[in-house]
Amino acid sequence: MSRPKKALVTGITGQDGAYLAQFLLRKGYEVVGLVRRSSSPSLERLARLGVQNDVKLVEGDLGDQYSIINAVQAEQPAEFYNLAAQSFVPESWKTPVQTGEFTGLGVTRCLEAIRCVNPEIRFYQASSSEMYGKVLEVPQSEETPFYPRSPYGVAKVYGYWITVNYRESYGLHSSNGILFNHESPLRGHEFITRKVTSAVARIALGLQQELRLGNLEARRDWGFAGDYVEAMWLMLQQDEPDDFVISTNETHTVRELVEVAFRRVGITDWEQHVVIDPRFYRPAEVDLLIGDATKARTRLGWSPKVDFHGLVEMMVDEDIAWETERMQLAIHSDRLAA
Ligand code: NAP
Ligand code: G4F
Repeated sequence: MSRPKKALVTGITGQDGAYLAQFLLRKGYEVVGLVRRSSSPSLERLARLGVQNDVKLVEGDLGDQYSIINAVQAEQPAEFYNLAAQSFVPESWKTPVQTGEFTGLGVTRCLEAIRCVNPEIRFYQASSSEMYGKVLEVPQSEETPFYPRSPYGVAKVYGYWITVNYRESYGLHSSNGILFNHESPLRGHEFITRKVTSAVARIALGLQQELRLGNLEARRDWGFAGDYVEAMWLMLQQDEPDDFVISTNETHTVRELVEVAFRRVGITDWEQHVVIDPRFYRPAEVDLLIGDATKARTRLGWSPKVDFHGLVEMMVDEDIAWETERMQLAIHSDRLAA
């Protein structure tokens, strides 16, 4: 019997890492996650998908070259998915150097580890639609030039080109997925979709009164993370490495997102709950993103299954269930204490 394929995943504790781990395990892979040292690593997302005990964790940090080489040397994976990054755009203005270090240079460290240990290992880089920034074309495809608008976007452009460069310089099977925004019930609470859906759930349950937001007119192409991890895997199954846009080909404003989320809980006068707060405006905004994923559809056979409304409703429903469970636990422990 042949051994299962092994994949090394950086960023396994994040949203995409959890969905990718679940996806690869279902395909029969051995999954190894690279996690940075912490006094209490957060395995909450892996636990919510029920795969916490099915992945092996090894210590490593995108800031440390030797730790990545050691992980690759010890594990000898067939595939390497680099999902780790400082991924929150506003944070990148506060920590531009650290963002460049992890989100940008970290990619070179992964590629160097592969080049030194085993150039046959296939590599996926988590590139981003933030690279299009002040968009030079609508919709954005693999041919659209980049114009990043944040230190995060600039770091991702570096990561994109170093992935192309190692492919061209050393013949590595290294591919970029240019992923547009993708969300899920596991999304971090600081990102707009989860911030909105968790606040809507709390407002519906009487736990919160207001929701403070920034720019309601920004447009994004929002898909479901569970759909997008399949595209990552498909890219590494191709004979030749390449770069692919992954998107839904639809765009919606933040305002629409807010409306759909409140409507799900029966609130139509949502303006009563929303306060515009200048703290959430950005020094430079990405006004409009909409992807053209024709190449992924025709060459990878990939297409998204969950649409915008389905995504927002799924997230609101899970946040209602989550908050209800937390309330019941609090009541239960109050009773025990009484
Ligand atoms: P996320 O939830 O923020 O997860 C980021 C992951 O990176 C976490 O596991 C984090 O670990 C890890 N990490 C950060 N710095 C690290 C370091 N120095 N060494 C090792 N690990 C480190 O992000 P996501 O939404 O899953 O996104 C995954 C990747 O796709 C990121 O590269 C992101 O930039 C990119 N991307 C995301 C989207 C999107 O819409 N979600 C779109 C395009 C591209 P800790 O748990 O230790 O913090
Ligand atoms: O949810 P966001 O913070 O995501 P953003 O900046 O588009 O970045 C995400 O998607 C990228 C792909 O394009 C990834 F590469 C990146 O790692 C990350 O996952 O903000 C979306 C939009 C912005 O235009 C922002 O100005 O929502 C607007 N917004 C309005 N009020 C807000 C808020 N964003 C946040 N986070 N919080 C607000 O209160």
